Amino acid sequence: MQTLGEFLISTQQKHPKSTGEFSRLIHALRLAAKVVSHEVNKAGIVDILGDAGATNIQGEAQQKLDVFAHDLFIKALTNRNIVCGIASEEAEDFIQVNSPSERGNNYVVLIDPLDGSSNIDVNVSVGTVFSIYKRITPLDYDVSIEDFLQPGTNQVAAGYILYGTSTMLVYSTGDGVNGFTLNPAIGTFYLSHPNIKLPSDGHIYSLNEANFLTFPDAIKQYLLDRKKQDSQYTTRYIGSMVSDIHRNMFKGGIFLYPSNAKSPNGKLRLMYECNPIAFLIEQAGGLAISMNKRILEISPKTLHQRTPFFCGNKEMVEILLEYLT
Ligand code: AHM
Ligand code: MG
Repeated sequence: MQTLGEFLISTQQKHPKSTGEFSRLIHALRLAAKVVSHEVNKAGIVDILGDAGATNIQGEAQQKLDVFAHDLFIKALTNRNIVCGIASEEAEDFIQVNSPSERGNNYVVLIDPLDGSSNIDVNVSVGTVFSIYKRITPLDYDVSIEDFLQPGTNQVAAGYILYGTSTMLVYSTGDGVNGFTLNPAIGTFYLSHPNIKLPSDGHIYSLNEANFLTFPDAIKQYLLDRKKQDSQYTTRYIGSMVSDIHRNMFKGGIFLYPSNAKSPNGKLRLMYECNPIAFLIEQAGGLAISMNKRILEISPKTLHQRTPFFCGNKEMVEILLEYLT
């Protein structure tokens, strides 16, 4: 089986003008993924579970592993002269990576270092989500907010790392989706799931239905109609987005996080949760929308903005769209 390193070399060779900058960026994410995976697997036997005693910009309690993963991804990306800026769910402002040599780098990364972290204490799978863009500002200048607030269609690459029964890195550069599984004994990712495509049909719907009463009417009606066809649909919801999306990628299904009374704009963040997942889902043959607009076409206004989010098999999302339009 091909390793991730070999895969990167072979894809780089297809682009003779490539400088290797992008490959170095994936190498850095791969390294951080291995360390986080190791740490997540130790949770329970070392003092890394529970609250860090602080809240992030969105007022959510930070878990110790949230803080650990954030610091680690930032270090991995800043110590190697590969990016010019980073934005993270755990930091209010973007981070300028500013040494004279780094100001000449092309890429900015937006990242949710540890998504689903409220699940950590009970040994449920969590993930990292990342999105990569080319800067808009000229090389050798400070990066600015415009470099980050680009629509998802501009993503150069996006992916997630799932810390599950095994650790997987799944990413796309816009040329299909490939999945790599970590062999923890030797610390190597192998190409285990080449060219992932969503199955043509799906029967799973995944959402937090406890919020049903305050969903928009169209979503309520959509769900009620799904229940009428009770032999066809089944619910699966882990509450850890990467895990829910990963399962639906292989089994077929639709993931829904609508607006509700607690979260009037939905809960999930556009820039480092919805956009990267939408990029992958589309690359795997599916659709990703926010009410009746394609997620990837939203013009972002702020780093941490939220959006209703629906994605999955094309046919399933198209049925939902009939209710939304
Ligand atoms: P987080 O970024 O604070 O971890 O929250 C995101 C998580 C997603 O993984 C998941 O889909 C969602 O929150 C679950 O929310 P809820 O508990 O409202 O169902
Ligand atoms: Mg998150």
